[in-house]
Amino acid sequence: SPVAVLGVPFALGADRRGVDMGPSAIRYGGLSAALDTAGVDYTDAGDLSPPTLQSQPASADASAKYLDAIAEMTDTLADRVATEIADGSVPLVLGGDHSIAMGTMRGAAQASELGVIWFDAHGDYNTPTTSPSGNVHGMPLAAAHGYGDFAEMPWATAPNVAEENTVIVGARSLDADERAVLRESDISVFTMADIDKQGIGSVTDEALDIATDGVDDIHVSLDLDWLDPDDAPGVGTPVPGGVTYREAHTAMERVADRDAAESVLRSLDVVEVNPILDQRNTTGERAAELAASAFGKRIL
Ligand code: DIR
Ligand code: MN
Ligand code: MN
Ligand code: MN
Repeated sequence: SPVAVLGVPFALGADRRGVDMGPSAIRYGGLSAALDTAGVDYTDAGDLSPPTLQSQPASADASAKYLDAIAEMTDTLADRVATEIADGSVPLVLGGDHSIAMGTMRGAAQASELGVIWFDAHGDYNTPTTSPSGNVHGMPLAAAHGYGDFAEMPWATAPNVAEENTVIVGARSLDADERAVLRESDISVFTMADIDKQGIGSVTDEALDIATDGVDDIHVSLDLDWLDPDDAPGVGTPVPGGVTYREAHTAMERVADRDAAESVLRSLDVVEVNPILDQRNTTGERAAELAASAFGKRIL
């Protein structure tokens, strides 16, 4: 299927300004050239115009900052993603902070059941009640499942997404309550320790097995802070001890292999690239290359 590139220059889910320039950084990082090399049929649909910091009053709710603006962004993005998928495209959504995944998943899950693979240093399973930061970019996976406070926020929830088909890969920073909730849930969590023991190729294949078990397709969410900060310094919440650039490529190549065999990739988002915190757009370039790998780019 053709790929539809869609930028979401949105920063209100995170504490660090600058992540709204992520779509530009990924495009300047060589996205179109990488997709061309991969032989991917794509169109760049440009950027949405989500709410910005300048247009927002200071958020009154410290437990989930800028939630109204995030609801507006989620609505717009979900509609757009659902339309692209209905037209036969696979959306490649460029963030923006990770709260945008609420919109991608809500849109991608409209048609039928959806597995989810979440490549991230974090679990993103906080709720307004459990979050120590109040930053909604630490909550999108809980939101998609309608977990906790999100049960009362249908706009945030993705239909057709089950815990049994949700997999977090590479976690190494979980908040205390978030960790307890994930342990109780049916979500599969592969930590960095699992990757150390088992290897990234095997972990990713297993994640793909779980995510696709009994469902049609998957959404893949790639938070650039999944990578080690040495390889991807331009992120708002770096955590030492992440995967290398090579390991990240291996994971994306396994996704592409499975997609080539079974046509499972319904949508992909690439998030948290912050050029203000980056070193000469290294992280933007990594993001572009990794996205192309997920869509089948090969060295030879
Ligand atoms: C942290 C950071 N767990 C929070 N989360 C991030 O604020 O909820 N997710 N950065 O990617
Ligand atoms: Mn994240
Ligand atoms: Mn993260
Ligand atoms: Mn399919």
